[in-house]
Amino acid sequence: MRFSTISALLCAVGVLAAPSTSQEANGLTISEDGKCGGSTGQTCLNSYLGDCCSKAGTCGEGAFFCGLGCQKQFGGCLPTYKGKLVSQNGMCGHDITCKGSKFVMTVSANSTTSAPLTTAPVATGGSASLSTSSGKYTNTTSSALTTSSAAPTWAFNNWGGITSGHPVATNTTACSVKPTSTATCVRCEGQPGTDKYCGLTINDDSYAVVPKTCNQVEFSLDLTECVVAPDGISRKALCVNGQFPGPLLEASWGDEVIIHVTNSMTRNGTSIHWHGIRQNYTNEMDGVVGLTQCALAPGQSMTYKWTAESYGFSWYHSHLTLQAYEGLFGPMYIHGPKSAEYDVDAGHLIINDWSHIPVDDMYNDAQVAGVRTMDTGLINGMNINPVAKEGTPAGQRYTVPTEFVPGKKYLFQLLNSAIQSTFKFYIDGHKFTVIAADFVPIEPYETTVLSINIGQRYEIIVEADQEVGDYFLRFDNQNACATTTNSDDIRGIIHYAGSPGVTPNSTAHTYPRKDNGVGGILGTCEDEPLASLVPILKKTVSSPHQTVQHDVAVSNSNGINLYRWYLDGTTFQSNWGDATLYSIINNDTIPTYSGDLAISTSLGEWVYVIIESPVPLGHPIHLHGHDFYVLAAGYGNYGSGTALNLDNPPRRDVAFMPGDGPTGQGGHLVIAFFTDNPGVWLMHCHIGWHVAMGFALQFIEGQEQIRETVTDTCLVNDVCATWRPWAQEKGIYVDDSGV
Ligand SMILES: [Cu+2]
Repeated sequence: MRFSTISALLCAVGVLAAPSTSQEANGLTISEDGKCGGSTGQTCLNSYLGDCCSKAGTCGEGAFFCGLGCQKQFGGCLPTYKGKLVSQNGMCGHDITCKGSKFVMTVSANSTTSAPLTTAPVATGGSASLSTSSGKYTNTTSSALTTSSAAPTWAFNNWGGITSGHPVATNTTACSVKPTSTATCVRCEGQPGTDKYCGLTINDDSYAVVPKTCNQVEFSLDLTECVVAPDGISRKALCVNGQFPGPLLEASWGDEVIIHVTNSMTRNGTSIHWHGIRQNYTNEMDGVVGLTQCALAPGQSMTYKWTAESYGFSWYHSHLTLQAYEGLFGPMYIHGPKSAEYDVDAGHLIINDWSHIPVDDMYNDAQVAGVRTMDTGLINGMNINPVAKEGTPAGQRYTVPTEFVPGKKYLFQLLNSAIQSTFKFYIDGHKFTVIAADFVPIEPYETTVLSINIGQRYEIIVEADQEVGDYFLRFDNQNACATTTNSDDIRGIIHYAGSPGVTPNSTAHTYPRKDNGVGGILGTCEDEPLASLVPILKKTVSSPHQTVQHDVAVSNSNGINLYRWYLDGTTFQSNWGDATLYSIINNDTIPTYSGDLAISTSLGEWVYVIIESPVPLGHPIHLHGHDFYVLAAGYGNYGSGTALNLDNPPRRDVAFMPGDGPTGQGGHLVIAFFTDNPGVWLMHCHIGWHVAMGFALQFIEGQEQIRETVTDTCLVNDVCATWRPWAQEKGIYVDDSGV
């Protein structure tokens, strides 16, 4: 495949489970005719959502084909089905293959002359490797992972060039829980005032001081498999407290936030990450599987506890594979000062792209063939059905519950929680004022159309200054970087008080939109102009102590013919059963399976990170543990002539590395952060497919100090200790980056 097709390259993730020899496992019936799925509704074992198999009755064909995880469970479904054997027990892959698998087309000529998979991957806690020459799995060891108290050799030989085993960390140090203070918390003690924020304002440095509210807010989140129909078409999904998106978590600047997360899913490990929360000295609460915790096993609960040192709007989401994009996410709002006045908080507007089959089921094709076209976009989990047919429910547009009253000003919080899509937001006929970018209040600026990339948030104030009427608000998908069938019909509705209250016929704003020359609108994937994003709290950036440069590449020349993203030649790999923080706590070592994608930094230093790529595709880059400074971004390579803005540059936690498919331009992004937060912090592209395909790295910040910052090392150990035997029993195998 040539680079010209890469702009559409997408990927996903699979969870691979070892086949069982039983026809009954996990309460699911296995097909007897080699056709997983089918009219009797038999399902695969341990598939991502429980029934990844084709409704047409074959593994991997039709509109509801399997995810790759399932297919691999069934043995890779090699191209030997014609005239060859199909499994008697429905579990193709031991020594026979299933019919007509999609995977047939993807494993390449490497496998056509070889016998199919001979041994199931990781059946008993041994390791499995995908041979880079044959494209097939073989077991390499059978050393059993018995219990978490043993010292297992749990070698994860994932694809991506990892060839040797990695000894899993074991407990060599007794775990400990820091005693909690018994002193009574005195509200606003030693602080300049006694108001809601103890006299602290938008001009105070929230990285250095937070209101001592003595307030705790507590939530419980229950993660489940579910069926949702956000646009009238039902499909399997993952839900938080039975909702999609999950419930709003609200706190105020300075509060202690306590969230009890329960994994009630049956086949998935999980975690919850609190996007943008700095987790200052609370690294173990960052919720990144393989970095700050092991996967939380089904049936287990874990309590996250952190202080809301930042304020503004954000979201929480699973940080294990593609779960966030199946529905494991929700909004999070930390109240704090604003940089402009408003009358009414009109609530949030969450935009995400949406497909009528689970993204996990799109994994196979996305990974090998590029372009995925999503079906639509949802605003706060709602939209009308773009492919409504007779008898098909049509869904519903989101309507802002607050009616506009002329002369009043309305605050909105915006979030892009898409897997692949970049949007432009606007309200027909209206302009608005932007007052915050991510968790950073900015000098207010006015615009009519706002670019919002994945993971980014903006707070805006809209004045009701138009004729009383009904107006669309819109998130136009920018097809230049990722396509959506319904790209121009992702709309919500605003009614003015006294308006007819009907479906609007308002006119869309016009803005420059590239087309493809044959009538197709491509638009532009970009960030807001950097010059517009001026933080209220001014900070300057010093010369770097350390510069990290990463050339980003994508390749399928890895013997498996599946695309992976590479940073300087290495694709990222985490291990759900051996988190980096666990290794540091117990062995003071950093796992080596990430190759050179674990970068150590000392404390008290400025680190510059340069990310550049010739591939004409943009990437929203997110860093955990910090708001970073955006020093430069542009098309083409970074060079000595690239001007760096060190004087109060934009500060946020997601920034877009430009890239443009239509014009074939790659780009660069230069960010900086100050190492003041000991911990293990992920930096990654927030395109779901890309991070799953290895576009990630971890910073090990102040390694010597990390252990002493962890309040409860027993918690870290316990989560790993419960995950390992569960994963062993189920034969869970990570076949992508894991994050
Ligand atoms: Cu990317």
